[in-house]
Amino acid sequence: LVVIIVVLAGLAGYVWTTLHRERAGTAPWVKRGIVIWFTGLPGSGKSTLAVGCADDLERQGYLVDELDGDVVRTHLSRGLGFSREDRDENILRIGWVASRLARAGAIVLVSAISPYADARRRVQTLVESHGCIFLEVHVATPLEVCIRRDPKGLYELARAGKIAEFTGISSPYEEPENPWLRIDTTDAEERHSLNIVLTKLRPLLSSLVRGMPLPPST
Ligand code: ADX
Repeated sequence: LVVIIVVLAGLAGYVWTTLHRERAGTAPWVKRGIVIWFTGLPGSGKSTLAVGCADDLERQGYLVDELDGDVVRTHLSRGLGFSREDRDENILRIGWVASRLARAGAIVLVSAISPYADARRRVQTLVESHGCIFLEVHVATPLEVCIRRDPKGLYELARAGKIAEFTGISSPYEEPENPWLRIDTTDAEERHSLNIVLTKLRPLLSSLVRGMPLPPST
C-alpha cells in the first residue's frame, strides 16, 4: 500500500509540474547564462556544430541565440576587414552582444574564427564579469582537412593569392591552450560530433536548471 501511495504521489507531482509549466509557458531556465564559443579555422565545422547545438537546445525549450561570424559581418561588423585590428574589433563586438544576451539568461552559441587568443580571453573576462559561464570549444579540424573541404572555395582563392590575410594560409590562427572542449570533425559524422558537445554540456545544464523555482504563471 505504501508503495502504491508513493508511486501515485510521485505521478501526481509530475503531472502537476508538467501542467504548471505548460500553463505558465515556461522553459527550462538556467541560473547563469552561458556563452559557448566555437573557434577554429575556416571550414573546420564551427557553424554546423553551433547551429546543431542551438537547434537541439531550442527543442528542449531553452532560451537560445546564435551569433555567427559570417552573419554578424553583414550588419554589426559590416565594413570590418581581416587585419588583426579588425578581427579583434569583430570579436569584441560579438563578445559584447553575447555577454548581454547571456546576462539576460540565454545560452548563446557563437561561431567565429576568432584567431587571436588575447581577444578570446577578453571576451571570456567580459562574459564572466556578468556572472555568466564562458565555454570555449576548439573545433580542431586540421588545416589539410579544411583545405580539402573548402566549402566556400576560399582556400583555393587564398592559395592563388586572390584573397589576402586568409586564416591558415596567410594569416595566423592561435590555438586555444586549454579549451573546455577540443573536437576534431575530420572523420566524424555531423551528428556524432554534435553529440560529443551535447553530452559534455548535459551535466552542466542540469546542474544549472535544477532547483530553480518556476516563474509565476500568468
Ligand atoms: S574572424 O577572424 O573575425 O573571427 P569571422 O569568423 O568573423 O572571422 O569571419 C570569417 C568568414 O569570413 C569566413 O568564414 C569566410 O567566409 C570569410 N572571409 C573572407 N575573407 C577572409 C579572410 N581573409 N580570412 C578569413 N575568413 C575570411
